[in-house]
Amino acid sequence: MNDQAHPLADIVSEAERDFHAAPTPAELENAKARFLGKSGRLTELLKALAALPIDEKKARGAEVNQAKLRIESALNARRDALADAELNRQLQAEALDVTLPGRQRGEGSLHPVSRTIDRIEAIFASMGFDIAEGPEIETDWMSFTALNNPENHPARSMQDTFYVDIKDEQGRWLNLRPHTSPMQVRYAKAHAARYAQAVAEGLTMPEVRVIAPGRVYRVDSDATHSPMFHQIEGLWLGENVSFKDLKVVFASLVREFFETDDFDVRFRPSFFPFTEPSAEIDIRFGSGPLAGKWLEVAGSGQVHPNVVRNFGLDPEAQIGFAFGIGADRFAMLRYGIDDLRLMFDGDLRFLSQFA
Ligand code: 2NL
Repeated sequence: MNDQAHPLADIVSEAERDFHAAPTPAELENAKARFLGKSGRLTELLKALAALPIDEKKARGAEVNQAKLRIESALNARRDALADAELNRQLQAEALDVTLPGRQRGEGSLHPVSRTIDRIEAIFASMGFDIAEGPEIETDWMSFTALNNPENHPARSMQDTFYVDIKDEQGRWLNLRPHTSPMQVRYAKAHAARYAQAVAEGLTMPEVRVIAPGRVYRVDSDATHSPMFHQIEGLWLGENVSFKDLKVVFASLVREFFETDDFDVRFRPSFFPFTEPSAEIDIRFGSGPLAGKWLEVAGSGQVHPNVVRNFGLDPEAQIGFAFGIGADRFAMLRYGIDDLRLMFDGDLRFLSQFA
């Protein structure tokens, strides 16, 4: 290698070309060694300066240094370019396309019975009723005895009621509640206990106004009966609460739930062990798809004195009414559903219509 034959400018452009051609940092460092390494071409030229006479040394030294600076700047430019390229390659590899549309997850909706219960709760809440929810497995006393249900009443029999093979403290089988009345019993008992002291001191007890929505169970299964269904029971007790109040409450419910003023309400005599007198509540719409037909929509009555006593209250002081609504039936009437079993099949073609 005779660099006398290569003017500095050629060495610089060779270095620039080699650096530019180096495809990787490792090869760039090899190229660097050829020019700036211990015995690199430029290093050799710098060493050779020592042999020059002093007056040449200065001029030649300045030239060689100039060349060295240019080579170093070419080297740094290539290092930066390779580092940029590597960074871009990594960014590409890890790229996340934030503009890609996400996978859609189907939006669920409330079951028509849930919607019905939610709406009925809101309507009663607006009339000052509390909402009481509680256990679905109950004691014999809560489901039957407290409600004036005689020992030999058919509702207690194996044909009507599901039993759980666990016994309560009285040695009686627990049951799957056949109505939500037990929650009203619990609520009324707690209310009576809470105000017992105040009442003993001569104060008036606040009225009991509560609804109990939820699942109930009976051994029954056909187009209009399901072994599990939903009930909303209501209870209003006070010193002067009458059937007239029941009629207003019930008419308000119908008006708001069915969103119409065009209907009649009638009470039809009936029997329940827990109320006396008792009445079925029928409604008849004046217009719409159900117009002109009396529809039985609830059972009701004046709370039996024995039941008031079981709440821990004095039936001579407290009087009122209770009623039971089938939430599934309300949903069917409201949405025009003709078979109760549709409610519990879980068929999405049915359910997605309520989205
Ligand atoms: C029906 C009948 C009814 C009641 C439920 C009730 C609850 C308590 C006290 C007195 Cl705590 N009564 N509930 C009263 C009358 C009728 O429901 O066949 N409903 C669908």
